[in-house]
Amino acid sequence: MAPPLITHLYTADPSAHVFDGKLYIYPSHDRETDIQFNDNGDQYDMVDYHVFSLDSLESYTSDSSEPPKVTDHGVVLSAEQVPWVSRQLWAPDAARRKGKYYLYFPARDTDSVFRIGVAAGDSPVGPFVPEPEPIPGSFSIDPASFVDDDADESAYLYFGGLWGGQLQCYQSGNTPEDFDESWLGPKEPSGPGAKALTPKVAKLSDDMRTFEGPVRDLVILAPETGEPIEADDHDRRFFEAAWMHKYRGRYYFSYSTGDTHYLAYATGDGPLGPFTYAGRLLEPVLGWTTHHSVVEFGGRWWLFHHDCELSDGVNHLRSVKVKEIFYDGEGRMTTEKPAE
Ligand code: FUB
Repeated sequence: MAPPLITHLYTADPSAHVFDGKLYIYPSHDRETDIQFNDNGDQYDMVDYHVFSLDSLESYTSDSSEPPKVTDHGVVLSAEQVPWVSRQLWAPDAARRKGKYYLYFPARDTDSVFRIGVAAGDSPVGPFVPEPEPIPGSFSIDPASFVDDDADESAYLYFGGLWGGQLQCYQSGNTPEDFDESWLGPKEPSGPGAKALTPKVAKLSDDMRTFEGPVRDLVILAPETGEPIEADDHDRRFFEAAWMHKYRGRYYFSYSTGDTHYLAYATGDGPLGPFTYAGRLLEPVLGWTTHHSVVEFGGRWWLFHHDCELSDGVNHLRSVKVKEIFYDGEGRMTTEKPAE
């Protein structure tokens, strides 16, 4: 059984990035709460973020019983610093562009609607200074940033999450004004012919603080039909936990299937899609949620994810883990080491 990387706190939703040869983890910081578990996720009642780093995974394998040494850089942003936030600091991500660092985070605003905020700093470990308002045009949860390797360092923000993440409240359009409160709660479209709701993507502006252009649907196609995945296909439809990475020029969009508890991925030729479903990255682990990142570090590829083994299965008390990822000759991903 893989060891948790961090044991003095509960941590989840790990977004891992390599900056200047060091790996940084930007996770949610889970905490104990008396709030009863419900399918709206109210028990995920987090109030701050820590940043962690590690120097090397060179001697680490998925069979290692000892975790690598991880450094906790302390609290880098808390809810009380952000005027628009009322509660629930959920899964964050970070980006570096043109020498500056950005922390993206979802939270409920004072009307209890999820929006996405951004905070900026000069170091990967903060401190991060938040903008006083959410990113204009943002909604729902689970921001994942991606800075491409083109000359412009084009940057994108992927986001969205069903049920408690409120993505299903935006079926008539991709703006905060399209919010339909009648869809609040653990709901989503279903039935014959209904298409799955898509994750969202927006290009980030040069200063990384606003969207440049509209929020778009990130379409995921079923390989056998070439049509968008259906709403009732819960083994493959997007639920939450967007992540983008690039491998040998191909774009990989990975995500959680939510109530079926898989981490799945789809591939495409560009950052805006369309993407075609390609398989699973991780089978269900202990705990309801699953959320991850994929990163190259030290010449190998890694899947950071979480489970609830450290808390003996308490769904909202999760711990970050890491597994090695392998690609086959056709670019398919697996966490099983191929036979040599
Ligand atoms: O951590 C709170 C929420 O749980 C995240 O935003 C989701 O992705 C799920 O992991």
